[in-house]
Amino acid sequence: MRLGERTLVMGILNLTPDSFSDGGRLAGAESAVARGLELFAEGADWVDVGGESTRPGAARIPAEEELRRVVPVLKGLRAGGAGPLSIDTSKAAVARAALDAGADIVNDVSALRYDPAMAVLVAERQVPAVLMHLRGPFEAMHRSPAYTDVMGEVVRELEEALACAERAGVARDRLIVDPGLGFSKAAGHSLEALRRLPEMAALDRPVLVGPSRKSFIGRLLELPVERRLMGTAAAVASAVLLGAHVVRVHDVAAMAEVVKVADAVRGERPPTEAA
Ligand code: PMM
Repeated sequence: MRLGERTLVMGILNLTPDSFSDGGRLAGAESAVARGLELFAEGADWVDVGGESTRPGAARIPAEEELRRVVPVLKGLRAGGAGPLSIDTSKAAVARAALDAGADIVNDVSALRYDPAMAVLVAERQVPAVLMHLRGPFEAMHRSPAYTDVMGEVVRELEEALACAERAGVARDRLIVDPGLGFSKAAGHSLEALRRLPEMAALDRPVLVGPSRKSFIGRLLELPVERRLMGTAAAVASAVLLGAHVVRVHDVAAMAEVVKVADAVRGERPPTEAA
């Protein structure tokens, strides 16, 4: 995958009954596969399939349950001619089965830290992986810790995660970094992380940003999750202009338009070979 020439749109396919933004609207694997293929038709360059909710207060689910949700859908998407697919998980057992079922990329909100076997797996399979910033264990990922310099600390901690992955044998040039908007960050921290996105360039890796429908937008607009489309559009356009290589979004058709215009405003950018 070539990253950089234009911003890629990563469509979200949440297979969680309690997902805060797709909440139970997908019944059964067949309709999930249809929705995933529709995301590509709407302009997704890549679809992110997730079986475990990371919403505030969500409990961890066993790997078996996560696998039951994602494996049939990944197989169906692969058989149905889908483009690139990532598996959004922090469990190595889930990532392994997902890669066997047709996923191409690992998207781990814990930056390969929750499960020590994850970095080994990514190294073995030589697949690209997204390393997202958060702090603390799963149960505490939505607490907002004290930062004195939020983006300085995010960049430093992502650099540590990159180094740790490299020590496990992962090639650095397969890794994508993500500031983790809404994770271990109060609304003001997420806004500041977005504003200071250009500082992520210090990591010399492609940058993925996930602002879609998040609570920092809800806070600003005082709107519930189903009314955050315009706020998401503003955040996505900002992310593109501030240097994002990939944006992770629910509303693919609308955000593909936003990205196209923002890309045209930003102008040419040299490609980064990645993955
Ligand atoms: N956000 C969520 C889940 N996975 N992965 C990455 N890389 N970046 C994100 O910002 C991110 C993620 C939570 O959002 P959702 O529940 O609406 O998918």
